[in-house]
Amino acid sequence: MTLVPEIDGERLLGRLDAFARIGATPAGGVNRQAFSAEDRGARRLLAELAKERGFAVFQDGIANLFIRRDGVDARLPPLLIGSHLDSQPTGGRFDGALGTLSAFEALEALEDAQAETRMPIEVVAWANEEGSRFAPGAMGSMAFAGTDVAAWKSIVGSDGACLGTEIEATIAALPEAGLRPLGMSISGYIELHIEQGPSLEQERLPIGVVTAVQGTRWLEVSIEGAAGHAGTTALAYRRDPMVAAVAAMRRLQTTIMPLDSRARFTVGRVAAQPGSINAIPQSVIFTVDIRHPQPERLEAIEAEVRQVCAAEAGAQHCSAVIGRSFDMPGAAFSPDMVKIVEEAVRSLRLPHKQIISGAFHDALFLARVAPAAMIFVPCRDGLSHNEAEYVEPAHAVIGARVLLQAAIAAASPR
Ligand code: HGY
Ligand code: MN
Ligand code: MN
Repeated sequence: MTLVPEIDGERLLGRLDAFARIGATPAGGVNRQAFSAEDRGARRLLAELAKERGFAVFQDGIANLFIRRDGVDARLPPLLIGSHLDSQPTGGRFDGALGTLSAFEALEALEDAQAETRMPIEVVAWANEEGSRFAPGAMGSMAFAGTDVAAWKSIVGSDGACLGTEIEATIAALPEAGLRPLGMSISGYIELHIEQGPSLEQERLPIGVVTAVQGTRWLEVSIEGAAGHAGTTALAYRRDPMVAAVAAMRRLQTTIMPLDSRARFTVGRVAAQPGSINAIPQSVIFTVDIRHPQPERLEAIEAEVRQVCAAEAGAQHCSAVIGRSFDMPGAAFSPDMVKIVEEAVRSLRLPHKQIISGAFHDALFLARVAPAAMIFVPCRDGLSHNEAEYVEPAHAVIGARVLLQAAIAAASPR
Protein backbone atom coordinates (compact mmCIF):
# COMPACT_ATOMS: atom_id res chain seq x y z
CA MET A 1 0.00 0.00 0.00
CA THR A 2 1.59 3.30 -1.01
CA LEU A 3 1.36 5.96 1.68
CA VAL A 4 0.75 9.57 0.69
CA PRO A 5 3.61 11.81 1.90
CA GLU A 6 2.29 14.23 4.52
CA ILE A 7 4.01 17.12 6.29
CA ASP A 8 4.27 16.41 10.02
CA GLY A 9 3.39 19.87 11.33
CA GLU A 10 4.35 19.17 14.94
CA ARG A 11 7.76 17.89 13.84
CA LEU A 12 8.35 20.99 11.68
CA LEU A 13 7.27 23.41 14.43
CA GLY A 14 9.51 21.56 16.88
CA ARG A 15 12.43 21.90 14.48
CA LEU A 16 11.81 25.64 14.12
CA ASP A 17 11.92 25.95 17.92
CA ALA A 18 15.10 23.88 18.16
CA PHE A 19 16.92 25.96 15.53
CA ALA A 20 15.63 29.20 17.05
CA ARG A 21 17.56 28.25 20.20
CA ILE A 22 20.84 28.34 18.23
CA GLY A 23 21.96 31.97 18.42
CA ALA A 24 18.81 32.94 20.34
CA THR A 25 18.74 36.58 21.46
CA PRO A 26 17.10 37.74 24.73
CA ALA A 27 14.38 39.58 22.73
CA GLY A 28 13.24 36.35 21.02
CA GLY A 29 15.14 36.62 17.75
CA VAL A 30 18.31 35.02 16.50
CA ASN A 31 21.86 36.21 15.87
CA ARG A 32 23.29 33.48 13.62
CA GLN A 33 25.48 35.48 11.27
CA ALA A 34 27.14 33.77 8.34
CA PHE A 35 30.08 31.48 9.18
CA SER A 36 29.76 32.27 12.90
CA ALA A 37 29.83 29.62 15.64
CA GLU A 38 26.04 29.87 15.76
CA ASP A 39 25.74 29.34 12.00
CA ARG A 40 28.02 26.32 12.31
CA GLY A 41 25.88 25.03 15.16
CA ALA A 42 22.75 25.18 13.02
CA ARG A 43 24.50 23.48 10.11
CA ARG A 44 25.77 20.75 12.41
CA LEU A 45 22.29 20.10 13.82
CA LEU A 46 20.82 19.86 10.30
CA ALA A 47 23.59 17.48 9.20
CA GLU A 48 22.99 15.27 12.25
CA LEU A 49 19.25 15.14 11.59
CA ALA A 50 20.02 14.20 8.00
CA LYS A 51 22.37 11.41 9.01
CA GLU A 52 19.72 10.01 11.38
CA ARG A 53 17.43 9.65 8.35
CA GLY A 54 20.11 8.08 6.19
CA PHE A 55 20.34 11.04 3.83
CA ALA A 56 23.73 11.87 2.28
CA VAL A 57 25.29 15.19 3.36
CA PHE A 58 27.59 17.33 1.21
CA GLN A 59 29.09 20.79 1.25
CA ASP A 60 30.92 22.78 -1.42
CA GLY A 61 33.87 25.21 -1.40
CA ILE A 62 31.83 28.14 -0.07
CA ALA A 63 30.08 26.00 2.57
CA ASN A 64 26.71 25.57 0.87
CA LEU A 65 25.19 22.55 2.65
CA PHE A 66 23.32 19.85 0.65
CA ILE A 67 21.22 16.93 1.94
CA ARG A 68 20.36 14.34 -0.68
CA ARG A 69 17.52 11.83 -1.00
CA ASP A 70 17.98 9.64 -4.06
CA GLY A 71 15.34 9.30 -6.75
CA VAL A 72 14.49 6.34 -8.94
CA ASP A 73 16.95 7.55 -11.56
CA ALA A 74 20.13 8.71 -9.81
CA ARG A 75 21.53 9.92 -13.12
CA LEU A 76 18.96 12.73 -13.32
CA PRO A 77 19.99 16.16 -12.02
CA PRO A 78 18.43 16.77 -8.60
CA LEU A 79 15.64 19.14 -7.75
CA LEU A 80 16.88 21.55 -5.07
CA ILE A 81 14.61 22.87 -2.33
CA GLY A 82 15.79 25.02 0.56
CA SER A 83 16.80 28.50 1.71
CA HIS A 84 19.40 29.73 4.25
CA LEU A 85 20.22 29.28 7.96
CA ASP A 86 22.29 32.41 8.51
CA SER A 87 20.53 35.44 9.99
CA GLN A 88 20.75 39.15 10.52
CA PRO A 89 22.48 40.30 13.76
CA THR A 90 19.05 40.91 15.29
CA GLY A 91 17.14 38.65 12.95
CA GLY A 92 13.95 36.67 13.22
CA ARG A 93 13.58 32.93 13.78
CA PHE A 94 11.82 32.33 10.43
CA ASP A 95 13.81 34.27 7.78
CA GLY A 96 15.62 31.47 5.96
CA ALA A 97 15.07 28.84 8.63
CA LEU A 98 11.43 28.30 7.62
CA GLY A 99 12.39 27.47 4.03
CA THR A 100 15.35 25.29 4.97
CA LEU A 101 13.55 23.31 7.68
CA SER A 102 10.36 22.96 5.62
CA ALA A 103 12.47 21.54 2.81
CA PHE A 104 13.99 19.05 5.24
CA GLU A 105 10.52 18.21 6.55
CA ALA A 106 9.41 17.54 2.96
CA LEU A 107 12.30 15.11 2.55
CA GLU A 108 11.33 13.35 5.79
CA ALA A 109 7.69 13.18 4.69
CA LEU A 110 8.78 11.44 1.48
CA GLU A 111 10.98 9.08 3.48
CA ASP A 112 8.24 8.31 6.01
CA ALA A 113 5.93 7.38 3.14
CA GLN A 114 8.71 5.55 1.31
CA ALA A 115 7.57 7.61 -1.66
CA GLU A 116 9.57 7.52 -4.87
CA THR A 117 10.48 10.52 -6.97
CA ARG A 118 11.98 10.16 -10.42
CA MET A 119 14.71 12.71 -9.70
CA PRO A 120 16.82 12.98 -6.58
CA ILE A 121 15.77 15.82 -4.28
CA GLU A 122 18.37 17.78 -2.35
CA VAL A 123 17.75 20.17 0.53
CA VAL A 124 20.15 23.12 0.44
CA ALA A 125 21.15 25.66 3.09
CA TRP A 126 22.85 28.43 1.10
CA ALA A 127 25.84 30.11 2.72
CA ASN A 128 25.70 33.78 3.70
CA GLU A 129 22.40 34.84 2.21
CA GLU A 130 22.11 37.87 4.47
CA GLY A 131 25.42 39.56 3.67
CA SER A 132 25.28 41.58 6.89
CA ARG A 133 28.57 40.26 8.35
CA PHE A 134 30.27 39.76 4.97
CA ALA A 135 28.91 41.72 2.00
CA PRO A 136 27.68 40.90 -0.58
CA GLY A 137 24.67 38.80 0.36
CA ALA A 138 23.59 35.60 -1.39
CA MET A 139 27.25 34.56 -1.62
CA GLY A 140 26.54 30.82 -1.59
CA SER A 141 23.87 30.88 -4.27
CA MET A 142 25.84 33.40 -6.38
CA ALA A 143 28.89 31.12 -6.26
CA PHE A 144 26.74 28.09 -7.09
CA ALA A 145 25.33 29.98 -10.09
CA GLY A 146 28.79 30.75 -11.44
CA THR A 147 30.04 34.00 -9.84
CA ASP A 148 33.83 33.91 -9.44
CA VAL A 149 34.55 33.79 -5.69
CA ALA A 150 38.35 34.13 -5.79
CA ALA A 151 38.25 37.82 -4.90
CA TRP A 152 35.95 37.22 -1.95
CA LYS A 153 38.43 35.26 0.18
CA SER A 154 40.11 38.49 1.32
CA ILE A 155 36.89 40.29 2.26
CA VAL A 156 36.97 41.62 5.84
CA GLY A 157 33.72 41.35 7.77
CA SER A 158 31.87 43.95 9.81
CA ASP A 159 33.58 42.42 12.87
CA GLY A 160 37.05 42.45 11.27
CA ALA A 161 37.06 38.71 10.54
CA CYS A 162 38.61 37.39 7.31
CA LEU A 163 36.04 35.71 5.04
CA GLY A 164 38.40 33.07 3.66
CA THR A 165 39.37 31.93 7.14
CA GLU A 166 35.75 31.82 8.29
CA ILE A 167 34.63 29.77 5.29
CA GLU A 168 37.43 27.24 5.84
CA ALA A 169 36.58 26.92 9.54
CA THR A 170 32.91 26.43 8.70
CA ILE A 171 33.70 23.67 6.21
CA ALA A 172 36.12 22.05 8.68
CA ALA A 173 33.37 22.04 11.31
CA LEU A 174 31.49 19.41 9.28
CA PRO A 175 34.23 16.90 8.38
CA GLU A 176 31.73 14.11 7.73
CA ALA A 177 30.05 16.06 4.89
CA GLY A 178 31.23 14.99 1.46
CA LEU A 179 33.07 17.79 -0.36
CA ARG A 180 31.73 18.88 -3.74
CA PRO A 181 33.02 21.31 -6.35
CA LEU A 182 31.09 24.60 -6.70
CA GLY A 183 28.03 24.34 -8.91
CA MET A 184 26.33 21.33 -10.49
CA SER A 185 23.54 20.60 -12.94
CA ILE A 186 20.13 20.76 -11.27
CA SER A 187 16.63 20.27 -12.65
CA GLY A 188 15.06 23.13 -10.73
CA TYR A 189 14.80 25.04 -7.47
CA ILE A 190 11.87 25.91 -5.20
CA GLU A 191 12.19 28.08 -2.08
CA LEU A 192 9.68 28.71 0.68
CA HIS A 193 10.17 32.01 2.52
CA ILE A 194 8.26 34.50 4.64
CA GLU A 195 7.00 37.48 2.63
CA GLN A 196 8.88 40.01 4.78
CA GLY A 197 6.17 42.47 3.79
CA PRO A 198 2.55 43.10 4.81
CA SER A 199 0.46 42.29 1.76
CA LEU A 200 -0.45 38.63 2.33
CA GLU A 201 -1.46 39.32 5.91
CA GLN A 202 -3.45 42.43 4.90
CA GLU A 203 -5.30 40.42 2.25
CA ARG A 204 -5.68 37.48 4.67
CA LEU A 205 -3.98 35.11 2.19
CA PRO A 206 -1.95 32.12 3.45
CA ILE A 207 0.12 31.77 0.30
CA GLY A 208 1.91 34.04 -2.20
CA VAL A 209 3.17 32.58 -5.50
CA VAL A 210 6.28 34.62 -6.22
CA THR A 211 6.69 35.50 -9.91
CA ALA A 212 9.71 37.83 -9.69
CA VAL A 213 12.22 39.58 -7.40
CA GLN A 214 13.04 43.29 -7.62
CA GLY A 215 16.57 44.61 -8.15
CA THR A 216 18.91 45.52 -5.30
CA ARG A 217 22.11 47.55 -5.10
CA TRP A 218 24.39 48.12 -2.09
CA LEU A 219 26.66 51.18 -2.02
CA GLU A 220 29.28 52.28 0.49
CA VAL A 221 29.67 56.07 0.77
CA SER A 222 32.96 57.28 2.27
CA ILE A 223 33.21 61.02 3.00
CA GLU A 224 36.69 62.31 3.87
CA GLY A 225 37.17 65.60 5.78
CA ALA A 226 39.70 66.79 8.34
CA ALA A 227 39.90 65.57 11.92
CA GLY A 228 40.09 68.37 14.44
CA HIS A 229 39.58 69.42 18.02
CA ALA A 230 35.91 69.57 19.02
CA GLY A 231 36.55 72.46 21.41
CA THR A 232 38.91 74.75 19.58
CA THR A 233 37.90 74.45 15.90
CA ALA A 234 35.49 77.22 14.87
CA LEU A 235 32.90 76.62 12.18
CA ALA A 236 34.85 78.49 9.50
CA TYR A 237 37.80 76.12 9.94
CA ARG A 238 35.88 72.87 9.92
CA ARG A 239 35.82 70.26 7.11
CA ASP A 240 33.39 67.97 8.89
CA PRO A 241 32.41 64.78 7.00
CA MET A 242 29.60 64.11 9.50
CA VAL A 243 27.85 67.35 8.49
CA ALA A 244 28.15 66.32 4.84
CA ALA A 245 26.92 62.77 5.49
CA VAL A 246 23.91 63.89 7.51
CA ALA A 247 22.96 66.50 4.90
CA ALA A 248 23.26 63.93 2.09
CA MET A 249 21.19 61.32 3.93
CA ARG A 250 18.54 63.91 4.77
CA ARG A 251 18.23 65.11 1.15
CA LEU A 252 18.00 61.54 -0.17
CA GLN A 253 15.45 60.53 2.46
CA THR A 254 13.22 63.47 1.49
CA THR A 255 13.26 62.67 -2.23
CA ILE A 256 13.74 58.99 -3.12
CA MET A 257 10.91 57.20 -1.30
CA PRO A 258 8.45 60.12 -0.86
CA LEU A 259 8.50 60.74 -4.65
CA ASP A 260 8.40 57.07 -5.73
CA SER A 261 6.33 54.64 -3.63
CA ARG A 262 8.03 51.60 -5.18
CA ALA A 263 11.56 52.82 -4.41
CA ARG A 264 13.42 51.69 -1.29
CA PHE A 265 16.34 53.63 0.21
CA THR A 266 17.96 52.49 3.48
CA VAL A 267 21.02 53.64 5.41
CA GLY A 268 21.75 50.67 7.68
CA ARG A 269 25.21 51.39 9.02
CA VAL A 270 27.12 54.64 9.79
CA ALA A 271 30.67 54.73 11.13
CA ALA A 272 32.89 57.73 11.95
CA GLN A 273 36.66 57.54 12.17
CA PRO A 274 38.29 57.91 14.67
CA GLY A 275 34.91 57.82 16.41
CA SER A 276 36.05 59.92 19.37
CA ILE A 277 33.54 62.05 21.26
CA ASN A 278 35.80 65.12 21.23
CA ALA A 279 37.32 64.90 17.73
CA ILE A 280 35.77 66.12 14.49
CA PRO A 281 35.79 62.94 12.37
CA GLN A 282 38.43 62.42 9.71
CA SER A 283 35.96 60.34 7.72
CA VAL A 284 32.41 59.03 7.82
CA ILE A 285 31.36 55.84 6.02
CA PHE A 286 27.73 54.85 5.56
CA THR A 287 25.98 52.03 3.69
CA VAL A 288 23.13 52.47 1.22
CA ASP A 289 20.66 49.75 0.18
CA ILE A 290 18.49 50.74 -2.82
CA ARG A 291 15.75 48.66 -4.46
CA HIS A 292 13.29 49.04 -7.30
CA PRO A 293 11.31 46.71 -9.60
CA GLN A 294 12.33 48.80 -12.64
CA PRO A 295 16.02 48.60 -13.67
CA GLU A 296 16.06 52.13 -15.12
CA ARG A 297 14.77 53.55 -11.84
CA LEU A 298 17.44 51.66 -9.88
CA GLU A 299 20.03 53.24 -12.17
CA ALA A 300 18.53 56.71 -11.65
CA ILE A 301 18.40 56.32 -7.87
CA GLU A 302 22.07 55.31 -7.73
CA ALA A 303 22.97 58.32 -9.88
CA GLU A 304 21.02 60.58 -7.50
CA VAL A 305 22.83 59.10 -4.46
CA ARG A 306 26.19 59.74 -6.14
CA GLN A 307 25.28 63.28 -7.18
CA VAL A 308 23.88 64.33 -3.78
CA CYS A 309 26.77 62.82 -1.78
CA ALA A 310 29.33 64.58 -3.99
CA ALA A 311 27.48 67.89 -3.68
CA GLU A 312 27.10 67.77 0.10
CA ALA A 313 30.72 66.67 0.54
CA GLY A 314 31.83 69.57 -1.65
CA ALA A 315 29.75 72.00 0.39
CA GLN A 316 31.82 71.01 3.44
CA HIS A 317 35.14 71.05 1.53
CA CYS A 318 35.22 67.27 1.92
CA SER A 319 35.51 64.54 -0.73
CA ALA A 320 33.20 61.60 -1.35
CA VAL A 321 34.10 58.15 -2.71
CA ILE A 322 31.22 55.76 -3.46
CA GLY A 323 31.75 52.05 -4.03
CA ARG A 324 29.17 49.49 -5.12
CA SER A 325 29.43 46.23 -3.14
CA PHE A 326 26.37 44.52 -4.56
CA ASP A 327 24.43 44.73 -7.79
CA MET A 328 21.62 42.24 -8.00
CA PRO A 329 19.42 42.85 -11.05
CA GLY A 330 15.84 41.78 -10.53
CA ALA A 331 14.46 38.84 -12.48
CA ALA A 332 11.26 36.96 -13.25
CA PHE A 333 10.95 33.30 -12.24
CA SER A 334 10.40 30.46 -14.71
CA PRO A 335 6.72 30.40 -15.81
CA ASP A 336 6.88 26.57 -15.84
CA MET A 337 8.06 26.38 -12.24
CA VAL A 338 5.64 29.11 -11.15
CA LYS A 339 2.90 26.99 -12.76
CA ILE A 340 4.01 23.92 -10.78
CA VAL A 341 3.83 25.94 -7.57
CA GLU A 342 0.45 27.41 -8.50
CA GLU A 343 -0.94 23.92 -9.31
CA ALA A 344 0.32 22.67 -5.93
CA VAL A 345 -1.48 25.56 -4.22
CA ARG A 346 -4.68 24.82 -6.14
CA SER A 347 -4.45 21.10 -5.36
CA LEU A 348 -4.58 22.09 -1.69
CA ARG A 349 -7.48 24.49 -2.40
CA LEU A 350 -5.64 27.42 -0.85
CA PRO A 351 -6.49 31.06 -1.53
CA HIS A 352 -3.43 32.79 -2.91
CA LYS A 353 -2.12 35.55 -5.18
CA GLN A 354 0.90 36.16 -7.36
CA ILE A 355 3.42 38.52 -5.82
CA ILE A 356 6.76 40.21 -6.59
CA SER A 357 9.39 39.94 -3.84
CA GLY A 358 10.72 43.16 -2.32
CA ALA A 359 13.52 41.20 -0.66
CA PHE A 360 16.24 39.45 -2.63
CA HIS A 361 16.59 35.69 -2.21
CA ASP A 362 18.91 32.88 -3.21
CA ALA A 363 16.25 31.84 -5.72
CA LEU A 364 17.17 34.92 -7.76
CA PHE A 365 20.58 33.39 -8.55
CA LEU A 366 19.29 29.87 -8.95
CA ALA A 367 16.93 31.30 -11.61
CA ARG A 368 20.05 31.97 -13.69
CA VAL A 369 20.92 28.25 -13.91
CA ALA A 370 17.60 26.38 -13.65
CA PRO A 371 13.82 26.89 -13.53
CA ALA A 372 13.19 28.45 -10.11
CA ALA A 373 10.21 29.73 -8.15
CA MET A 374 9.28 30.75 -4.62
CA ILE A 375 6.40 30.33 -2.20
CA PHE A 376 5.63 33.04 0.37
CA VAL A 377 3.71 32.79 3.63
CA PRO A 378 2.61 35.85 5.61
CA CYS A 379 4.51 37.17 8.62
CA ARG A 380 2.96 39.34 11.32
CA ASP A 381 2.81 43.03 10.36
CA GLY A 382 5.16 42.16 7.49
CA LEU A 383 7.98 42.45 10.01
CA SER A 384 11.38 40.89 9.26
CA HIS A 385 15.06 41.62 9.97
CA ASN A 386 13.60 42.24 13.41
CA GLU A 387 13.60 39.99 16.49
CA ALA A 388 9.81 40.21 16.69
CA GLU A 389 9.44 38.43 13.32
CA TYR A 390 6.56 35.93 13.65
CA VAL A 391 4.73 33.39 11.51
CA GLU A 392 1.46 31.74 12.55
CA PRO A 393 2.18 28.02 13.06
CA ALA A 394 -0.67 27.15 10.69
CA HIS A 395 0.92 29.27 7.94
CA ALA A 396 4.31 27.65 8.45
CA VAL A 397 2.74 24.21 8.03
CA ILE A 398 0.65 25.29 5.03
CA GLY A 399 3.77 26.67 3.36
CA ALA A 400 5.59 23.38 3.92
CA ARG A 401 2.63 21.44 2.47
CA VAL A 402 2.70 23.55 -0.69
CA LEU A 403 6.48 23.05 -0.93
CA LEU A 404 6.08 19.26 -0.60
CA GLN A 405 3.39 19.09 -3.29
CA ALA A 406 5.37 21.31 -5.65
CA ALA A 407 8.55 19.31 -5.05
CA ILE A 408 6.78 16.01 -5.75
CA ALA A 409 5.41 17.42 -9.01
CA ALA A 410 8.72 18.97 -10.06
CA ALA A 411 10.77 15.86 -9.19
CA SER A 412 8.46 13.46 -11.00
CA PRO A 413 7.33 15.33 -14.09
CA ARG A 414 4.48 13.56 -15.93
O1 HGY B 1 18.09 41.89 2.15
C1 HGY B 1 17.32 41.07 1.65
O2 HGY B 1 16.50 41.37 0.78
C2 HGY B 1 17.33 39.63 2.13
O3 HGY B 1 16.26 39.47 3.01
N1 HGY B 1 18.55 39.26 2.77
MN1 MN C 1 15.93 35.37 3.86
MN1 MN D 1 16.90 38.22 5.45
